[in-house]
Amino acid sequence: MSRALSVGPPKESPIGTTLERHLLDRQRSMPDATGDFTGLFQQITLAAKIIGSRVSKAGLSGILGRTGTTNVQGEQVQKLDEFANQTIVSTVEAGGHVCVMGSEEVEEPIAIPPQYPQGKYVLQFDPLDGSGNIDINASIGTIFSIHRRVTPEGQPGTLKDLLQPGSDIVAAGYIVYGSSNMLVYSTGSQVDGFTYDPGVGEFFLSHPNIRIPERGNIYSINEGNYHNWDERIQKWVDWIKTPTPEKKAYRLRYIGAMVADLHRTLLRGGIFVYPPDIKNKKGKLRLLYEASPMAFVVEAAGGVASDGKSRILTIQPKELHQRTPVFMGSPADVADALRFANA
Ligand code: AHM
Ligand code: MG
Repeated sequence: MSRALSVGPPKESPIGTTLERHLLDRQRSMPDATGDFTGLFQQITLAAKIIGSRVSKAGLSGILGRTGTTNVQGEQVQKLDEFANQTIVSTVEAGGHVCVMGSEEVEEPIAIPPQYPQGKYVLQFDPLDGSGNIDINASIGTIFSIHRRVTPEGQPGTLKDLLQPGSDIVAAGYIVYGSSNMLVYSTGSQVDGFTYDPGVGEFFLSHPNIRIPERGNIYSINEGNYHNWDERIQKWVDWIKTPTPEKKAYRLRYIGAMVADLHRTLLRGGIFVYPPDIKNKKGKLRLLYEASPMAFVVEAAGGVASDGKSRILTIQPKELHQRTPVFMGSPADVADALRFANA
């Protein structure tokens, strides 16, 4: 005789929350949602999985493509950042959700081919940030932001759609390819982190509602540039690494990939800074592809993101590849740095 199975919803899901489930729950909570945002996000996630898979074989493809130009299948061995760029473009362009894209790797706006529908969103990204870390197996990442288009629907998007301030971002996030791969994103109200399970091929919610600590004990800056900085930045660094009666010396951590350095800053607290210097008078990092999306995430986690004077999210971009100084992290640590920077 067979025993009846107990029915009804399980009290707690035995599989955890997948990113897909998280996105669908969000969509259902918004009565006017059309599914466009969810669709676009699913394409970004697919691109992240493909890039993550290729990144994890980066050393191998170098060995397999001994000549540096072809691999064993006779295919061209591409630079990984070029591959990442093309992966995002080709997973997103046919989806009908975006009308134009912008990439750190591409000088001009990326149009949606005319055979595909022109969607209502605008996608901007740095396909592989910190790509200098590829050859040494250190962390790298992808950064993205999504805006609503500001030009009339149905038409191809234009530069105007791309030159929007961070305060108008609908969602932004990053994928860090590290000891495990993680996708972290926000739509403004909170920040959630998902860890990739390569056996399943899915991201699972592992870090719900990330909140940055009010103060940390780590500073992150390329101190090799010390002699190229304004003396106010030098004074701040001298202060932060020196113990005083009020504080211990801060520890220095610098991975050299903004995604990885800010991911640590979000989870542990502290500050990440890329100031102007003699070589990079306006800073090094790009406003649209790096600073704005990361500022959106940092602020949604309770942190502060400044260019030294104002909130990064309020900067009105004037050109696609505009650069900006960056001071981001725990509120108390950024306040200290800005006090020195503006003395
Ligand atoms: P990339 O987008 O060309 O990889 O450059 C951006 C990277 C950031 O991830 C990182 O914070 C910074 O450049 C490191 O620069 P530096 O080597 O000057 O410290
Ligand atoms: Mg970059």
